[in-house]
Amino acid sequence: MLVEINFDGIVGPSHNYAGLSPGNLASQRNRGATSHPRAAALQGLEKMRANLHRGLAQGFFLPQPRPDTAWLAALGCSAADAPPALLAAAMSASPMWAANAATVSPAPDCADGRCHLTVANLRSMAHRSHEWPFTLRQLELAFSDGQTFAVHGPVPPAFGDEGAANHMRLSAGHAAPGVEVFVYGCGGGAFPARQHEQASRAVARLHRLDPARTLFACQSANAIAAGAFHNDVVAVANGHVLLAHEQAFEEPAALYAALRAAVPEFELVEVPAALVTLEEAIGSYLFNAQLLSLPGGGMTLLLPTDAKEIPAVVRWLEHVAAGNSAIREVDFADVRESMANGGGPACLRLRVVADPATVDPRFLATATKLNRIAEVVEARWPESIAPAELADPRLHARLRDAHEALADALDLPELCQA
Ligand code: SUG
Repeated sequence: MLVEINFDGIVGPSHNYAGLSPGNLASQRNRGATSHPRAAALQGLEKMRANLHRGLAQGFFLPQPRPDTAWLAALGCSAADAPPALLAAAMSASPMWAANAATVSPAPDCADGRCHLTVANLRSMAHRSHEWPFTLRQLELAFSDGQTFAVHGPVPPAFGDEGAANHMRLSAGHAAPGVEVFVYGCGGGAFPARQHEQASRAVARLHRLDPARTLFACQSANAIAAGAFHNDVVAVANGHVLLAHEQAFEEPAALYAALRAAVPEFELVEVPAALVTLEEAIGSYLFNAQLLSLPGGGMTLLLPTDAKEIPAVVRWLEHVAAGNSAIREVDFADVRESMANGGGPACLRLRVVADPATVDPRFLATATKLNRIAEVVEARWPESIAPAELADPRLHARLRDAHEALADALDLPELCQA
């Protein structure tokens, strides 16, 4: 039975606000603030728990060992003598944003009938460019059944790839063949366009997608310039529904027409700029929501609690819940620590359509396992990290310890640092 499994990145113990992502307004605004890794990880676990309660399949990925000493060694330094900018990049907990881990094409879309995953190279930001080797190790473990899955290495770094954050799939239902939409950046004014068209096209070829059911769309340069560093900050798709801001795409009419032609059930829920401006959309993360098909039918839009703070967004949410779209209810998750670095509910998860029985069960969540993870977090994750502490060797030792304790608790010795 193919179902959607949301794999959330567990927030790592080194979660901090180093301001490493130009073009990501929250990351820049909070540069130098004190972070709260323990609260951040517990918030993420709570979101997973709520999705389990909704009757949805839930998985997780482990945080990565930090500081990334192998990466620092390749740069000719160590955690003890690295220049501050390199050390901050080596300390980042950015793998929590699992939407950037990989692009996933479910089996019904791929010519060989396997589910394909390509790990993202994340080459546009130094602090994310060294995530992929460890991510690849996890993907190869979690999806090791070669009859069912094909896991690919990253596309060459000449072309930036940011994974599922710039990829959408529309279909009559998760298990039905879908139309895959790859959104790439053409320009973004002062800010980088992080997804390269050639990376998207390479992933589509590697996944053996049917060209007639694969669309490529340019993200609007205005959206990137306004702070939508990934497409999932201005659009989200689930099943037959696309929820998008009016200014998300460079040529929206052509994209919508192609989707109407390819997916008979296609439903567009477009938010006009006259009701919610791009700035309000990006400030609230209205679109960085999880749009979830509920087991009993209908969809829930799971938003960050921060969205309640913007009146235009609250008005629009009242309007959609009262209307007759497939979005039947709106709910909220408190992921404030992640939001302060520009990561909402949708950034924290990677969607994989698969039969849970084909996934390594060590990566699948149950209520008991989430409690076990919470115990490790409570006992080992630092309560707070101030920027000045990033170079403290005692913090480095504590992070190693925390990582090992979690890998132990989840019976994943393969993911221990040594
Ligand atoms: O790549 N933030 C991440 C946020 C990623 C959000 N993901 C999606 N939209 N899918 C990024 O910009 C901030 C790190 C710092 O500043 O310390 C950061 O990497």
